[in-house]
Amino acid sequence: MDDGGINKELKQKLNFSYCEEEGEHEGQEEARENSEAQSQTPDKSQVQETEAKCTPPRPSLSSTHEVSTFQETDTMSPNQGLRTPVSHSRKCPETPAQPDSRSKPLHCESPFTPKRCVLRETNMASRYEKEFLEVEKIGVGEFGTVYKCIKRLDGCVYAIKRSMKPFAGSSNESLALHEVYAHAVLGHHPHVVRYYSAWAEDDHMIIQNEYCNGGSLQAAISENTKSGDHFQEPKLKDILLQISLGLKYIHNSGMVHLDIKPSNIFICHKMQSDSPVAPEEIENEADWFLSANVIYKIGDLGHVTSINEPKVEEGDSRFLANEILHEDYRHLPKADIFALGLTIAVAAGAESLPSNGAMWHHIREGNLPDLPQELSEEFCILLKNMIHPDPRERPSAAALARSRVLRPSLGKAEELQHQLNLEKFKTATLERELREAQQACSPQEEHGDPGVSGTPTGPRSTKRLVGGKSAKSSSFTCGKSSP
Ligand code: 809
Repeated sequence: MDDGGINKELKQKLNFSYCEEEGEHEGQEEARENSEAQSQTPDKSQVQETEAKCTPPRPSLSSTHEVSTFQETDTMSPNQGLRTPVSHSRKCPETPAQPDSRSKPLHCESPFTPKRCVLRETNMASRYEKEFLEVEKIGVGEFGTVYKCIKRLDGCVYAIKRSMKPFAGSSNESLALHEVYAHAVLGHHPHVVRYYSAWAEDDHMIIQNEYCNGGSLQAAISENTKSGDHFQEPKLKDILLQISLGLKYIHNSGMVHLDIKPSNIFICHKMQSDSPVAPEEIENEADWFLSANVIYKIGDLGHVTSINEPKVEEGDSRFLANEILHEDYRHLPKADIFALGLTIAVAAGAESLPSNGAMWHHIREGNLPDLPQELSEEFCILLKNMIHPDPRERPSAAALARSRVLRPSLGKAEELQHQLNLEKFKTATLERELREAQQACSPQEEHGDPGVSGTPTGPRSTKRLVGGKSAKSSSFTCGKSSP
């Protein structure tokens, strides 16, 4: 969606930054500083010279406040996203000819003094600033602020959340760590937003995740609402199936999400540049997504907890199952199923869900909210089951993932497999009966006599029993049938 090619300005920024990152040392800062102060690009020889002076980067100091020189707060077009790593030249050939004059230090008459000054400040820049180029703000909420960023080193785009660090020892502190622990425990799955790194700096917690280029499902629903549209049944089933696969993975890992809702589902559009995957390359369920053009992923693991030793932090009350409100945590995975059922109802065009009140209870009695479209009966039943008042009656994520309603082709394949197995069984039975009959009419074999040495006895007797067609099967030999 917004992952077009990298534009020149961004390339320049990245490459420029790369020099900086590769050598967080005085020489390079001097080169950068020169360019900033004097609007003069360090020529190639300058850059090479500073590279030659490379020293290992100093560890970032944690208690820093940003120095304007390194703040990249310009609002940039969302089209500047990248997907594949940009190849960097160590010589930084694309160092901008006209460096950004907005970040010019104030007093730069002497080329020396200000350099020292900026150097000190630069070394105090946060890891976030040093390692990432902030492209744009993509979300603000109680959870913190999320930015689309490019990592200078690999040129890839990430979603980075910066939130205020909770006070040490507070209950919020352990909750803040939930998210990181959850990602660490969960590992990778195509339908769970991938986590890359997390750290604390100043008074912020930072988490670096996979960037999903299609925005959130909530954003897509809002777009639909604006145009009086809603997702149609095939798309709804696709979303439900993909998120069920993600939930199945989370639940099988002994965890529950507890905040499933449209704004925590993220969309990845396949890029044109992504190499197509031939169907024969897809060997199992986990790989099917390789052929999909749109991938839905579960994100925001801030409420994730363990099924067996839950520390429950209630999610959004609009999607909250009744039993969770009543602190009944015996069937936690089914609370995710409940929330997913309502998520699909919202994607189908249900009016905004109530946070409390009579309608809230009406839905918890097993009634789907009104939908502006007619869904198939089987799909309606499935959705209704997902919000069943009794959590035990709701389907598990695994059951959804193999549901014939969501995967009709799986039903066809299963049916054909079943028929094939039946035919194989019939053939095996016939072969056994045939062998028994052949043995019965071949007294020599029956008594362990191999017959005339070197003369195959089988085909003769086989012919007598099953006729000419028998030659087609290697099993149709008398006595010693091949397996
Ligand atoms: O793409 C995202 N990955 C995230 O983890 C994430 C993402 C987004 C997006 C998609 C942009 O096309 C929009 N918002 C508001 C996001 C938030 C997150 C996110 C949520 C992060 Cl980075 C951490 C925790 C919760």
